[in-house]
Amino acid sequence: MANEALIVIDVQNDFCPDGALAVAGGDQVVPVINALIGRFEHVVLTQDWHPAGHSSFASSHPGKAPFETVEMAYGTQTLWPDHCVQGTAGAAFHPELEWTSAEMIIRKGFRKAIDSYSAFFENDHETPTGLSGYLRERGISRVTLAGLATDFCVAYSALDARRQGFDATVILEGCRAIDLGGSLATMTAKMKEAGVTLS
Ligand code: VGL
Ligand code: ZN
Repeated sequence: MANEALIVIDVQNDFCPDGALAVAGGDQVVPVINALIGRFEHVVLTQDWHPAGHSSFASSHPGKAPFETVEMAYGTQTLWPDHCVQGTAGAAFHPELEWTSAEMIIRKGFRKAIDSYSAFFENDHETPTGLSGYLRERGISRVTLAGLATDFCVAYSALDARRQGFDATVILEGCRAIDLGGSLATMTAKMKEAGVTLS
């Protein structure tokens, strides 16, 4: 349908097995998403794209370990292993992802001082990536999301999609979660409350 877009979130090597921030079963989303890509007229991809020394990396905070948190000006930030560094193999899309028909690639997390889970806004929930305007100008009102990770970048993107007035469906079979401290249950509840269709 002309008014719908598939948004494929962060299907990158670093989120797949053997990657720097491997999500369990992350590579299993690839065949599911390839089938979805074949069914959508409009496909957008996101790519986590951090400069070396990014503030979301535990290695940038002396004494901090991955998966601990730190208080940033914009709120609490989870710290991660170094991942998806711009131009590295880990930041590339999974080699079997059939992404060539994608019309737009949104890169996010490229500002050193702020992380960006959502495809729409950085983690201050204010700085836009431009995706809302892009979709609106193209007459797209419904988005379907899949990718990595369910409870971080997929969930934040789906919540912001609703906040921006788009209908939003998450295809769970095409997602895998990090599940840190109950984050999967928390974010699933938030998505339901926001009117995201979980399918
Ligand atoms: C993601 C943690 C850090 C994600 C990205 O794609 O869900 N998670 N950067
Ligand atoms: Zn990241």
